[in-house]
Amino acid sequence: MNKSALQIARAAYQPKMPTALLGAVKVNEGAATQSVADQEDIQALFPNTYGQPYITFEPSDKQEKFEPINVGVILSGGQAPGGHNVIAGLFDGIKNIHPDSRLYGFILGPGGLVDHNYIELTADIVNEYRNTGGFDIIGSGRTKLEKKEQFDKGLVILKALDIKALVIIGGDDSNTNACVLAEYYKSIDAGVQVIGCPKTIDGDLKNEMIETSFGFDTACKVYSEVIGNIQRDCNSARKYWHFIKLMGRSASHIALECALQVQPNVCLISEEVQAKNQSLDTIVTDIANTVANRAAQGHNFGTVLIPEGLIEFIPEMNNLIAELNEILAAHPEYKMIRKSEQRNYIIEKLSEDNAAVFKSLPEGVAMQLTLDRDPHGNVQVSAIETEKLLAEMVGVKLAQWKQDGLFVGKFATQTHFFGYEGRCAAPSNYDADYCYSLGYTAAALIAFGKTGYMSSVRNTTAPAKDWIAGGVPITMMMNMERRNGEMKPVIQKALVQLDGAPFRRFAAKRAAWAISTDYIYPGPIQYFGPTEVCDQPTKTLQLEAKAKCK
Ligand code: FBP
Repeated sequence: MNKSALQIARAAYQPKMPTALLGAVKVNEGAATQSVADQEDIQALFPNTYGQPYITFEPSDKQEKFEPINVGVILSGGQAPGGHNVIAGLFDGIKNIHPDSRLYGFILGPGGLVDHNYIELTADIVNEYRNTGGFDIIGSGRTKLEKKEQFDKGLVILKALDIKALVIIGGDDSNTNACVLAEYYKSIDAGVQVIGCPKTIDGDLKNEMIETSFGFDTACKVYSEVIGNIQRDCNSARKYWHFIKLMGRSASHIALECALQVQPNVCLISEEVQAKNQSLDTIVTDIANTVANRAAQGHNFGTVLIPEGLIEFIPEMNNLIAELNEILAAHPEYKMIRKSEQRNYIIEKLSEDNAAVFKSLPEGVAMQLTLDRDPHGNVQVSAIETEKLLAEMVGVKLAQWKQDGLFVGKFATQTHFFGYEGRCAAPSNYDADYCYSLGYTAAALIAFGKTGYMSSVRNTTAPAKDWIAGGVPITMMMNMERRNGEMKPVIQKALVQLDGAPFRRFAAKRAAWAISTDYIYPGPIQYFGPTEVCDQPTKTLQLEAKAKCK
């Protein structure tokens, strides 16, 4: 494999680990747990895995003897920096359990398990991928593991390879599937444990026990670097407003973290838009006001950060999307209809109010709302060009204000979407360390016979030696939600909390950032150098940790 100088130097990096995992460990069990909501429904659906205790690993003076164990691993869903280190930590962890343990990787996501497509991950292969970005060691995919036939087909290959435990590295939906699979294998006494690992750049898989999902740190640092570069360009040429959409699905964690890192003129937070019941016109008017206020000072430039899921949080758009979801689920023939007739077909099926909203949107954006849902029933918000929609609508409003003598400046725009360029970056030191520990912890959960757990590493704003490793029962994070027209048990998405410390910090500063040019230019991720440059966790995590200590 050809390698860059950085890749070669980075391969030698030894991830830092919690002291508790370095030698012999014992399990410390907490009290029985409950799901976050809908307890009766979740308990009924998961009779074998519901209510298990939260656990932590602690150093032990007695080294337990373990048999060799064969383990399977799946990378599921969107790429996130650090996935290879989860696999490296898992590999080293099971080899530490017993040197004859073996690791098998299923190719291209959960589909690899069902289709019996796998490779053995040997030391030579794993070593090639340590501390690298991407999921290319085995590839990833979005096949939804939900049917008994899939579970049974998967079990055939697990039995053939004598695999006793499966680790699913994924986001909320994939970990929901991991939980369903754990429950099923336990119910039929299949002898296969299932463990999840919290992955997603979106940062929306978090709770009391899971501080952050891996990849969020690196992705936000990459986007902040590029936004910082744009801000410097913007402040040099002084002629453009940049509308920048940022990945993150429904949650605005990425946009909020980037705002804290770069101090833009505007950052929209979808959760606030929903809480304040803001219409599209209110949002557009607010941005236009900021543009006009800066123009009054002679500043015809600026930056606007837009979370990619915004559209779903604008009440009139959310109602429209909810009805579209039902219509698309009930009318699979829609896809067969000629493109030129699709718009009218949808308008005829929509209620009067929603049809009016649909018709008011630029045609391109309206049709983007009807694109295929992903296998989990989510709208593919990354395909909806909200940055263009807003730039266009703000332009129309300002043109009107100009005619009415209310705006005297210039308004020229550039639009950007940052998402894919951050998902496979070489993991920051934080993600490299965190991921390795998550993988190593998953191996410990397997050794102690756990199933239906998610690997958990906490206290990560402290030095790595003090991190707390353990496991959280996945049922604890679940509630019932409507998906594809049916009520389903799913892990509750963690959205931005408007009373949380990161949002409060942003809200306290944004009025000043809107009018002045207070940009910060974070620069690229540094892998070697002083700890204050290389090892800082996200602002989100730091502010949350500080608030916890108060
Ligand atoms: P996961 O939830 O699977 O981690 O995906 C994250 C994400 O990058 C989202 O931010 C984005 O909306 C989506 O994946 C894009 O999906 P795809 O890679 O299928 O285009």
